[in-house]
Order: sequence, then structure tokens, then C-alpha cells
Amino acid sequence: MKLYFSPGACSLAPHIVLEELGMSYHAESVDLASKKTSSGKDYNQINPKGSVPSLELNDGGLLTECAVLLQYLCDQHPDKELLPKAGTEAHYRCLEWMNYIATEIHKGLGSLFAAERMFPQNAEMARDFKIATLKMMDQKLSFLNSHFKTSDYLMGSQYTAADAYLFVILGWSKWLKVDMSKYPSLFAFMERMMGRPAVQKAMKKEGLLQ
Ligand SMILES: N[C@@H](CCC(=O)N[C@@H](CS)C(=O)NCC(=O)O)C(=O)O
Repeated sequence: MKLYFSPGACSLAPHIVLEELGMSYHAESVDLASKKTSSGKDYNQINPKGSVPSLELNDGGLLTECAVLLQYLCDQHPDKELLPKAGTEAHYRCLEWMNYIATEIHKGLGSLFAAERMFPQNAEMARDFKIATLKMMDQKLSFLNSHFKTSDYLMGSQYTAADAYLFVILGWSKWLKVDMSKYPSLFAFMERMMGRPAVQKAMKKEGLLQ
């Protein structure tokens, strides 16, 4: 199994889960600007979507979409319970969180990286887009902050792959200059996640931690 990743991108979420599950895997980094992998391959030929993460399966097939990779990995080791058992209400509650993170948080915060590319000729429009997006994100981050006032993890006391996904996306706040001090319970969740050995291992492998 091989994970294609870019340091600190959403691909860090499946990277953390691979470590949490203690799976054996290869990881190859991708330069998203040039679309070249660290071994010199053209990433567009591997994944025509051009984005990370992607997971080369043992049969040679390629799986894409972060939330789907997370579910696939959890299903390889159901005993580790990083995703509640299929068919239970908890399973769908966890998928509800993953879908919320993918569509509202990942794509919302992620669009801020693209502001200058979207309005290359107009710095004012890029700035206005960022201000409007940050305002929209404030409602979502406040909602999450309220959740973490009474819960250690998205699923209450049970740590799941959805937490790894949220942690990675919120980690972008330092690059996007989102003031996390406004969301103290979310900040505490981030600190809790940083304490997990698997999180630290994956971050070290991506060169994000010493
Ligand atoms: N729908 C994809 C989107 C993944 C995505 O947005 N990846 C970003 C990094 S976080 C990326 O590769 N961007 C570069 C590009 O798409 O060219 C998923 O959920 O996995």
C-alpha cells in the first residue's frame, strides 16, 4: 500500500490513521505545484485528479478522496475501532462528521489558499473573498467549538478517524492566520491531538515536526 501525500495537506489525515492502525505502508510525497512525485514521476499520470491524498492499493488500484481513504483504512482493522461498527447509528454519526469536515471545513478553509489564484489580477477581490470566507467559517468553527466544550472528540469520548481529519484541516489555521484563540475548546482539541504518538509520528514523517 502506498500513500501519496504532500506535507501538511489533507493527506496527513490518512497518514495519521495508517500510523494509528500500525499498518505497514510506503509513502511518497508529491509537489503539488509541479505535480512531480519525490521519485520523479508525473503525478497526473498516477491520479488524473491531480490532488492528494491517493492510496495505491495492494492490487495496484488507486483510491482517492480523503474521507473514503479514511473509511477504507479503518475497515482494514475494525478491531481498532477508529470507525464505529457498520450498521450501527454511531457509524453513521461518524460519517456525518466526516462529510461535514470534507464539505464544510476542508473545502471552506482550503479555498482561502486559492484566493490569489482565483483573482490573479485583482488583489482587492482576493482580499474581499478571504474576508467573506473567514466570516462564513467563523459560524462553522464556533459550532465546532461549542461541541468540544463538552466532548473530548467528535464522537464524544471515542477517538475516531474523523478527529484526525478535523485536526489536519484546523492545522492550516496557522498558515491562513485564522485566530484560534477565539475558539478555546477547538484549540484544546488540537492540543489533545498533538499528544497522540501516531499524530507525532506522521507529522515527523512529513517533516512537520523535529
Ligand atoms: N476531493 C479531494 C480534494 C483533496 C484536496 O483538496 N487536496 C488538496 C490538498 S489538501 C490538493 O491536492 N490540492 C492541489 C490540487 O488539487 O491541485 C479529497 O477530499 O480528497
